[in-house]
Amino acid sequence: MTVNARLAKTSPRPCKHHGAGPNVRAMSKINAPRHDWTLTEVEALFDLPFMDLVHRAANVHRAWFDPSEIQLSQLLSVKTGGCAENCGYCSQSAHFKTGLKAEKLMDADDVVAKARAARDGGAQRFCMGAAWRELKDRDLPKLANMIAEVKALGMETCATLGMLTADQAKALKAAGLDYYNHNLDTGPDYYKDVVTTRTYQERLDTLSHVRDAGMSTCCGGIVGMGETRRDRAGLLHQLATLPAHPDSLPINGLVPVSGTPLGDKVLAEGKAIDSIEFIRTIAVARIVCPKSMVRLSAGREGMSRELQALCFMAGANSIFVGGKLLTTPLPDMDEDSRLFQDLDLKPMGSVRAEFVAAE
Ligand code: SAM
Ligand code: DTB
Ligand code: SF4
Repeated sequence: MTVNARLAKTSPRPCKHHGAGPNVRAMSKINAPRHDWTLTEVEALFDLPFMDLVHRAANVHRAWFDPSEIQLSQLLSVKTGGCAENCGYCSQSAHFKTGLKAEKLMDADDVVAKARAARDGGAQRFCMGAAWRELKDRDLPKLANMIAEVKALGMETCATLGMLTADQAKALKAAGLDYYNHNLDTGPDYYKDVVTTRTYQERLDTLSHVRDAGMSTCCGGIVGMGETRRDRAGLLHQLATLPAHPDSLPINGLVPVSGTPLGDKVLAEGKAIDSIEFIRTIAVARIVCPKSMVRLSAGREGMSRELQALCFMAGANSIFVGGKLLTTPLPDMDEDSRLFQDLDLKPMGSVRAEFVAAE
């Protein structure tokens, strides 16, 4: 049985309260998107009593989404390792000895075969990741072809290829790219402790090119890198005050990779982020960016079922599935399937049947 069939089989009865689209009655002023959040306000959300924070986030979630629906995306590393950047968490940076073998850009046919399998397994969106500091014009035609072919499978397309120029963003959009992932990673004050080969402003510039080209943005960050609560609030404050809130907002729990400076620190100190603080981060993300798809992204592999359930309760409504992120593992499909069944969750939308039937 495919993942889709397995997960769909676990679907609960249709939700009485959220049959078609957002719950308009609940869309009070308090739940409306705002772009004028102050850092102090975001910090105050983090400081709310836990039960009040999660309750408020769950209300915002229900105002805009069916809380029983979770979006499923699948990732593929189309160009692995050997990256020129020094992001202190990353297995793929050429600056660190992580034991990862660098590979060339994959051929489009191989990528499309993986995308088809992901679609048939239930993923709605296919995200292609490359370990590049920035996209080079010489690679653009191959990527454009890859994106167009994945799009033709009826999937939403997403890519994360490093920094883009305005013209490159337009070319990717023209090829059929729906989403571009480019993370701010952390708050502006902690950023210098994470990466020094690319500035915060350069990240904001790429996001601006993506928006101007008419693509949807996927932008979030990582928690558990040794940052403070103020840094986490700083990241969410940046995201909430962008000209447009990210359409997808990934919250990654650091996957500590041996050989990376930040991974090694966490491994040596045994100090992963506190799970209650992780849930708080999801809840605040949901409140400050009410209409974004908040993705419980990297780090799910090490999380208990209960922790994941609380993240969904606090407003996360998107995950990566398929057993692997880019270079690190995810829970296997059977585990996710059982989780969906036990939590009465169902996959959001699904790839249109005619695409599958036509093949
Ligand atoms: N090279 C491109 C870039 O950095 O924009 C795209 C790929 S990069 C791997 C995508 C994102 O994955 C990073 O911005 C970071 O937020 C996240 N990431 C990478 N390694 C991670 C790790 N060990 N744990 C958690 N998140 C990670
Ligand atoms: C994002 O924010 N998380 C995904 C996706 N965007 C590209 C990547 C997570 C990578 C985790 C580490 C790895 O597997 O290499
Ligand atoms: Fe390169 Fe992206 Fe990893 Fe940074 S996060 S080292 S840019 S692959």
